[in-house]
Amino acid sequence: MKKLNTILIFLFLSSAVAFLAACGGGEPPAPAKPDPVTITFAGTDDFAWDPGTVTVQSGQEVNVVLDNQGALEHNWILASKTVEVATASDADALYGANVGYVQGGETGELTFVAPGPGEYQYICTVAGHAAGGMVGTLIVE
Ligand SMILES: [Cu+2]
Repeated sequence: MKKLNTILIFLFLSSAVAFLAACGGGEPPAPAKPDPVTITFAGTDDFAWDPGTVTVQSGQEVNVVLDNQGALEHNWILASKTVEVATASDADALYGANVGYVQGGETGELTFVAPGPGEYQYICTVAGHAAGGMVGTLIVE
């Protein structure tokens, strides 16, 4: 019986050492979450976005400010790269990222978490605006 106890203690200590060796020290820390970012998109009646291309980090909290510098109303949605801009609508907004219609001279805001890496587009869904050029590229790294 004493021999059995000795074997059991040995097995316990062996597995404890193996466990500690597997967990000890060598693992890299979890990657730091990127800081939130605020991006102001100036929308004008020339049907252009300024900036026309932006880059963010996957998982980053992105605060979008739509600064309507025109007289017409404008909107800003995040959409898949495959959405046909000429027929894009609010239903194409990903992750609820739809600022909503903003009147001339006013601003609108929304916050979303940047999705997985890839290219997306941001579109004004007011009829004819995206077709007129009111579409930009969001790159997620
Ligand atoms: Cu517009």
